[in-house]
Amino acid sequence: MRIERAVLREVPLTLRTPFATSHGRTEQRRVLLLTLHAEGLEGWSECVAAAVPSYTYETVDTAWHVLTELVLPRMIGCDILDGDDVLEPIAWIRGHPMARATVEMAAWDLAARGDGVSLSSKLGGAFPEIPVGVSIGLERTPELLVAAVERALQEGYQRVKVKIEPERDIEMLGALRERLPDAPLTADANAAYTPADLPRLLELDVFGLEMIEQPLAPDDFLGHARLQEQMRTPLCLDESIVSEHDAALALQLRSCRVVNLKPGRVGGFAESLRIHDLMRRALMPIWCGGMLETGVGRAHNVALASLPGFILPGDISASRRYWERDIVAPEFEVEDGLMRVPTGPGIGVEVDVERIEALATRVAVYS
Ligand code: OSB
Ligand code: MG
Repeated sequence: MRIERAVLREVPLTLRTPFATSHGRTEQRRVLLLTLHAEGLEGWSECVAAAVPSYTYETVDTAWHVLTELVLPRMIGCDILDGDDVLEPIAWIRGHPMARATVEMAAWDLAARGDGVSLSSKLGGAFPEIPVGVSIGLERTPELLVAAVERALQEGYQRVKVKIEPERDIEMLGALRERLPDAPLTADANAAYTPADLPRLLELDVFGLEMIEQPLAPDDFLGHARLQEQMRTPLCLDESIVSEHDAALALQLRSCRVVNLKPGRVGGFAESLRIHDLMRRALMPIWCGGMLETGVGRAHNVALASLPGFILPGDISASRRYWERDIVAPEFEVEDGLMRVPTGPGIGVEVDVERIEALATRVAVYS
């Protein structure tokens, strides 16, 4: 199918509750939504870049620049069978995986609709429903954190991830373990530690966490390998893995025992499939991470997480976790710790275009 039109919109959406990590607080997301049109069909995607370059170097504004000036003008007339066919005219662009993923993932939705199949089946999905977990931001006190985690477990989430940083780890995790000795807990540091914190990190072994996510800097593969060698708790890499090469490096160096795969972070689904296959061959468990997505990005994550290598619960919570009202229907729900994978064509949920048009603060159209 030949792409005839592309529309990029920026839509500010306020989270139900602010989300705090070692990088700072997110109260609102400036969501970039892309629509690709071909043969009377539409493909949708969401850019996962944040407003500031704290998670990776990309931002909403760098993605807007790369998409509007460099990527989208080259998409009109592009003929696609699979989503990654759109990468050919932009193969020369270095970096900016979140911007590239935006167009690639919209093209996969479009290609799936062209085939009349769900995005999950187009990608090779195997599971009709997926196990899900939830990510809890930093809380001001151990009591507030314990209450938030207990609520999440009552809601049925199969594991609960909490954010940690050097001054807010041992006390917080201790309070959690005192109240919830056997709960399936993990912790995410978002690169808040340095190799000098090694003794402190080793102390975290006593909490019996299922994994600790990204303790050290994204490029510190060796540091993670040294830490993993001394730690009983499995390390999971998130920010470090931006490509298949990074995944291969982490395997080779034994920098981690688990990988968090986010399609937006690695440049889209084609790269995600390569990482999925590599990890599956290596028997390295993977799970699908999240970036506070609306229902559009969430639908993409759910489709990917339905692949056979995703054996651990993802950070794929219900629409209600983040949004008073999602921009898709039906909203995503969690039942008994599981989320159903949509079976309709493409992402399988209806996007509320009217509301998006009403809320958009900027729009770029190509045809
Ligand atoms: O490190 O996994 C992360 C949110 C934004 C940026 C990075 C991360 C996160 C989360 C929340 O942990 C995951 C989600 O529920 O979407
Ligand atoms: Mg993370």
